[in-house]
Amino acid sequence: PFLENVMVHPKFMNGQYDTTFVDETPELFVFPKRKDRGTKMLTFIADTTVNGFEGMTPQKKPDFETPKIPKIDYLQPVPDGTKRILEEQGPEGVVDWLKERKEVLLTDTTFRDAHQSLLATRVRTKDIVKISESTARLLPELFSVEMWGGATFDVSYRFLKEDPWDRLLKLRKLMPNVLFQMLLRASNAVGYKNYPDNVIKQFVEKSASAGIDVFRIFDSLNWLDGMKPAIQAVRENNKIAEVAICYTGDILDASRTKYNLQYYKQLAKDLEESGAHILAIKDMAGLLKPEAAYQLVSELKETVGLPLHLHTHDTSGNGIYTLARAIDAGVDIVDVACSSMAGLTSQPGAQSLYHALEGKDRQPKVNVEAFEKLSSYWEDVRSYYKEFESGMKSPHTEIYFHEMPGGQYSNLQQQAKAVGLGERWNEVKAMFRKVNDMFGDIVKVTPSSKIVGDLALFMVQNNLTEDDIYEKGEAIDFPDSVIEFAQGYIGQPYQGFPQELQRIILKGKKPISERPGALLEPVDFKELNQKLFKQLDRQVTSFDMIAYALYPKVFMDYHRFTAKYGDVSVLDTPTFFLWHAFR
Ligand code: 3PY
Ligand code: ZN
Repeated sequence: PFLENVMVHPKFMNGQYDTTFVDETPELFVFPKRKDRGTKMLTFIADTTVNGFEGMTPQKKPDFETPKIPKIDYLQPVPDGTKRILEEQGPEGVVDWLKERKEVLLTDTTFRDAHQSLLATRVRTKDIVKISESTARLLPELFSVEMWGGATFDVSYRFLKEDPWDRLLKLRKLMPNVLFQMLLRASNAVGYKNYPDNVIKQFVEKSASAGIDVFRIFDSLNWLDGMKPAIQAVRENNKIAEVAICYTGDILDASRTKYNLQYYKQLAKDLEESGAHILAIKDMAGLLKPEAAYQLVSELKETVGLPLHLHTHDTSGNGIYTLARAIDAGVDIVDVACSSMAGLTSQPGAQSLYHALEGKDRQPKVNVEAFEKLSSYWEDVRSYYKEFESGMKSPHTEIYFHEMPGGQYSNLQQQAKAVGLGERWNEVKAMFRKVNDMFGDIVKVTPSSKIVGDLALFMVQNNLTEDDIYEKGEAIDFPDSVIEFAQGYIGQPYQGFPQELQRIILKGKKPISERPGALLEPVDFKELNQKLFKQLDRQVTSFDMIAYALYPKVFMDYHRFTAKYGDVSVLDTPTFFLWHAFR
């Protein structure tokens, strides 16, 4: 760097120097900061080769098939899709358009819930970006592509060491024609706790401006008050508020009276009144049996005037049948995934549904061959991530017993392994149900499902039974998430908390009954900007600020990682995980 400075210095170049030159020109010693991209990345590869990537053992290089991009004419303009309807006619225009469709419409979840549910959310932006343009060109008839939100946001920073906003911006460019859909945990945004109202507002505004069109909003306890600020924010941004009823229990089981048809109908009415454009039935664990789907959809169609969108998981193996019965009852849109990323804890497969509806007038109007081509790409990509597979090989009807969400199954299993409970996974699942019942039978979906999972793991790890909790609870330090739940910090469960358990957990702390977001101090984004500017030593974007507001530690760890290793999102996936490291 010194020589580089000298060679452009006017005094030196004009020969006006003597022995004092160096002393008189301190600017020669001001060196530009080196980015050292190559060195940083080599450091990453070296570290990963020796140590493996977080949570993964280094192993021999397997023979991967190179994932193939479909051969189509990429020079043609991208065909029009649903995005244009939103742009030209707004959310109401989309709703009217939906009501005129005879065929059932599809949302493809391959880019989000499918890999969240099968591969612990580990699919990297690079592998999604590669297939995104083909998807937009081959499937312009989709209602939407679910490609963001849920767990993808924090897993990006935490494990993949990449920026989730970057994924959204890149995909938007390559897929200008179809609606982009995200999963928004209402007042929990894409996190695991309630945030101040202004954080939710900012998050929605920035996600909308970066490219999200349809926000599927749900509250993990089906608590209406918890959903209102998010619904309002989405409407203010002229985007589609698809508001969800989370389905739990079994409406066909007369002995389970808490979540019956009447409960769901009332909630649907309330959501319509609160400004939903579309009503989603979010069957996050795959508990909605085919006949229940028929009854629920029929009744909701009678109850509200909104288009209905069904989301389910295929864990029990009954997914296609459930979708088919919902379609018989008039559901407008259903979620599916590309077959090679479908089934089991993921969504039912797109091609299977298409063929199952052969001869029916509601068969989706999509090119089934296109799904085949995309599936072939995903089949090869999936093998990169095999360490994150849950090991589930066949349908599990035990889901009707433990009720664990599909998106949680592979994740909780990873958590159990991490604390040495891999061998006791069956016990953890049984405890999951036990904890649900102790909590009074609650809706279980992030973050309430995580709280149930945390307590279940805690009890198995410490060999605690339900009786132990009631008998020795005063002396037990419960996990933080469980205490916060009992305090009311993620909202109010339907019919309240069981009082005795709440007292044992809180040990004198006072619970709240108001909306947590209204009590929390708003984040001062100006102040945060300055703070981050100092800490990051670079320009701070509004995306950085929101990420920091949601999870300061995760974001700063990510920042430190990239400062040390550079932008590792550019590495191909086998190199990133370094499967080819030697044992
Ligand atoms: C999430 O919140 O991430 C979910 O997928 C819930 O089903
Ligand atoms: Zn799901």
